[in-house]
Amino acid sequence: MTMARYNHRVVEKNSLEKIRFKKNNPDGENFYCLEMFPYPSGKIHMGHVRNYTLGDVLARYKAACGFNVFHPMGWDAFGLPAENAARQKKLSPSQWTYSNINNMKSQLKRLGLMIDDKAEIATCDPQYYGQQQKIFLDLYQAGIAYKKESYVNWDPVDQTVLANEQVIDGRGWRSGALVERKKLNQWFLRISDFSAELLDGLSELEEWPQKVKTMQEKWIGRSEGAEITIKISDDSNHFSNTIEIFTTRHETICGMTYVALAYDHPLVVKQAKDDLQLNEYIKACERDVLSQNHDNLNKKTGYKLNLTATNPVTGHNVPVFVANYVLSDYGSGAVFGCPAHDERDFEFALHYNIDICQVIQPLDGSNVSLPYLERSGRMINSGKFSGMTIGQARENLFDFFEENNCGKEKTAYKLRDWGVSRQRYWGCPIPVIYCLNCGVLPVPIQDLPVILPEDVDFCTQGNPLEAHPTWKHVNCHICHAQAVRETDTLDTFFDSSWYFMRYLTPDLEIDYVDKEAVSKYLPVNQYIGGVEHAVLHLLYSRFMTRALEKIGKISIKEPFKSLFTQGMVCHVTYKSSISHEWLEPSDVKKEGGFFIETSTGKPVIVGSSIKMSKSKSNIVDPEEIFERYGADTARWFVLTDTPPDKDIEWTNAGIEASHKFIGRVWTLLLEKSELFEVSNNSDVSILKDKVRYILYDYSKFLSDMSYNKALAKIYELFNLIQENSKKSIFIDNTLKKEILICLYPVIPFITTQIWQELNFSESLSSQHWPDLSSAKIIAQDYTLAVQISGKMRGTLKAKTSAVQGDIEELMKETEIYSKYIADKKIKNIIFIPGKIINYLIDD
Ligand code: ANZ
Ligand code: ZN
Repeated sequence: MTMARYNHRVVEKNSLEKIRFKKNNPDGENFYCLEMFPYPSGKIHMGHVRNYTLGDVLARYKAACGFNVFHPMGWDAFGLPAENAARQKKLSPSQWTYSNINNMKSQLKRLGLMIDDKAEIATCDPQYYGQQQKIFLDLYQAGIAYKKESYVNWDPVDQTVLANEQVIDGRGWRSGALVERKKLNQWFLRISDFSAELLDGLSELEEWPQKVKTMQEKWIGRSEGAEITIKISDDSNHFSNTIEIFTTRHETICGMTYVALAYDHPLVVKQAKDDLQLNEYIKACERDVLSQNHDNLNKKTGYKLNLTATNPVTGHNVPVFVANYVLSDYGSGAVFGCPAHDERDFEFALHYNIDICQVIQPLDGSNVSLPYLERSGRMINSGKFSGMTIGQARENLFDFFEENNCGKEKTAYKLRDWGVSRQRYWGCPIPVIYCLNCGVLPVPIQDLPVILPEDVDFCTQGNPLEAHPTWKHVNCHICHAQAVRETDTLDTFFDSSWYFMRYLTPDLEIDYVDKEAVSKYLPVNQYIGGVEHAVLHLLYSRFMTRALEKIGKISIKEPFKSLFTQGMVCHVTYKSSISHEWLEPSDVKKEGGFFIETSTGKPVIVGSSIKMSKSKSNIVDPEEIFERYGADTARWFVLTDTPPDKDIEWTNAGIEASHKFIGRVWTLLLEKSELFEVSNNSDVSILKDKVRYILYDYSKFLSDMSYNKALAKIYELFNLIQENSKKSIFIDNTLKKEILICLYPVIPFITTQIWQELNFSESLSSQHWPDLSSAKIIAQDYTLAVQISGKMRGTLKAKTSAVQGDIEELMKETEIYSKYIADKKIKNIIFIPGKIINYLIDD
C-alpha cells in the first residue's frame, strides 16, 4: 500500500532498523571513518548532529562503493561534570554517566547513524581504563612517564591541575577561573622529547587543514639559535662559574651589555643564600608568576647581582641581573641583554641605566633610531666581525664559538612535557603504589585494573579518592609493609589519545592494542571533528601513537591520515527587552516582521548569530527537530548550502525549506510512479543522460566531502525531473533506483521507504553505487581544437557547459599535454569557448 503523503514519523519508524544495516564488503579495501567521540553530557546537541551526519554520509557512501568500512563510536566518559552532578544530584558519577550514554545513544540512533555497534567503547569502563593502566606502566618503564616536583597550573574552582594546553588566556578551559600556580609532585609524559618528530611529521600530513598544522607548529614552537657559554664571576673574583644562554640572535653578541637570569636559576638561588633583599625580590617574582599577575609581569623589573659576566667574544665585563621577564622554563632560563636590537632589553636598559651598544646598521649605512629590530644589515662595533652582513656574521661566529669552545648551534622548543596527574575521582587511576621501604612501585599486571571505588563522598574538598577511608591503603606486594596508592587519576586527554586503536579490538584482554589490526586499519582514513581540538587532543593522539610505536606496540607513527574540521552550528540570540535575560528560540515568535516574546508579547532584542550554547539559550534541541521535521530533514539541513568546514546558521526558514524539499523528493519519486513506466522516447533518453550526468557530478562532490555542492546538484536534479514531468517526460525505474542509491547516504530513511514502496528487490542498503562513468563521456558533447603556441596539435571532447578550468583539467589527462606541455613553462592559455584552447609555451 502506498502512503499518500510524506509523513516523516511513519517513514522513520519503518526504516529505523533497516538503515542500521551496513553493506558488508569483507574483500574491499579498508576504510576507517571516525568522528571524534562525544562526551556523554546527557543530550546530543546540533554540533553532534552535524559532526555525526558528516561521518555517516561518508561511511555509507564508501560502503556503497565497495569499501570495507569501519565506523565505530564510543564515549569520552571520564571527567569533572560527572563529579559535579554527583555532588548536586546525589547520583554516582557512574550512574549519571551511563544513563547519559543510554539517552544519547537512542538520540543518535534516531538520527540514523550506521555504526559498528560491536566496537563501542566507554572510557570509564574498567575494561578500557584497565588497559590504559597498562599503557601507563609501559610508558613508565620506557622512561616516557615520570614523576617530578613542579609548578602546576592550578584551577581553584575545579580544584585540579591543568595542562598548559588547558589554560586559555590565563584561565581554566572548563571553569573559566583565573589559574594559579602551585608546586606539586606530578606525573608527566615526555612529549617534549618528541618535539622534533611531531613538528617534522606535520609536513607529511597532506590531508590535514593547514590551519590546524600551523597551530600545532606554533604550539611546538621551534626556535633555531645558539647556546653560548658565558663566564660569571663575583666582583672579588672569589667565585667563577659558567652558564649557558639560549639566543636566536647570536650575531648581536658584541652588543651584549648585561646578562639576565630567571628568578629560579640555580645561580640566583645560590646568591640568595646571603642576600635578604634578593630573597625578597625572588619571592615577589614567584608571587607574580604563581598568581599569574599579568599587570606586574608586564612591567619589566630586575635586581642587580654582585656578579659580572664576561663577553666570550669581546672579553668585556657586563653586569648580571635577575629579571622577571626571563622565563624559567624556556631555553636555559638565562639571556644576554642586547638593548640596541631587542625591544624588551631596550625597555629594561632604559629603566636600569644600562649601556646600549648598536652592532647592526642598515645596509646603506644610514642612522636609525634604536632599538633597531630589522633582520637585515651590516655589523658594526663588532671587532673582526664588523663589516659583515648579518648572515656572514652568524656563520663566522659559529666557527668562533667552536674554536673557542664557548657555544654551539641549538634548537629550542616551546613544547613542555605533558602533566597528566589530576586530583580528581572520575578518571583512570594511575596504577602506582608508594612504599616507605621500596619506593615508587608499579602495580603488578595481574592486579590490574585498579578499579575506582563506588562508595565515595563528594562533599569533601579536593580529591575524593584521597579522602576515601580505605581505598588508598594497600600492602606492598614486595615487602608487605603498609603502602599507599597513588590517588591522582589521569587527564582525560590520555583516555582520548588512543581510543581509535582500541575500537578495533575492544574486548582484547592480553594487551591494549592488536598490532596487526592497527596496521591493517590505521591511520584513520577520515577523522572528523571540531577545530577546537587542533592542539590538545590531536597533538596528544599523535604523541601517543609515536610513543607506542617507540616501545614496539604498534608500527604506525601517525594516527589520522586525513582530518576534516567541521564548522560550528550557530543561531542568533534573543534577549527579553524587559528582564534582559536570554530567551530560548522556542519562547520567541515573529509577528509582522518583529520578534516578540510568546508569553508576554513584548519585543525581543535580537543579537548576532553565535555558536549554540546553553549559556546564551540559543540552542535548538535536535530531538524536537527529529520530532517535528524528521531526521532526514535535520541531516539535509546540516549538509545543504554551507560548506561543512564553515559555521552554519540555524534558521527556522532553513529547516522549513529543507523539510519542504524532502517532501518533494517523496512526491516526485513516488506519487507519480505509475506514469514513470509509460515514457519511452528520445526525450526520455536525453533526460536520462542529463540525470546521470548530474549524479556523476554529485558523486564526485560526495567523495571529497563537498556536501553542500553535492546537494546543490540534487536540487538541480529535482528541478529537472519536475520540469520534465510537466511535459509528461518521466524517468524510468532503473534511473529511479540509481537516484535512490545515490541519495541514500544523505537521507537514508525516506529513500529506504520509497525503495520499498516501489517494490524494488533486495534492500537499498545493500546496493552498490551505480557506475556513472559513461555519463561523463556522454556529457562531453562537442569537440574543441587544441593548439600549442598557435599550432594545431589535436582535439579534445568536452561538455558545452565546461568552463576554462574544466577544460584545463581534462587537458591534463591527454597525450597532447604530456607530449607538449607537461614539462614546459606555460606563459598563457587562451580559451575560446566552444572552439579553441591555445597554450602559449615558453620554449
Ligand atoms: C639575545 C638577543 C639579542 C635576543 C637580540 C633577541 C634579540 P624565541 O624566538 O621565542 O625562541 N630568550 C631566550 N631564553 C629566554 C627565556 N628563558 N626567557 C625570556 N626570553 C628568552 O626567542 C628567543 C629569544 O628570546 C632569545 O634571543 C633571547 O633573547 C630570548 F637582539 O638573545 B635573544
Ligand atoms: Zn615495600
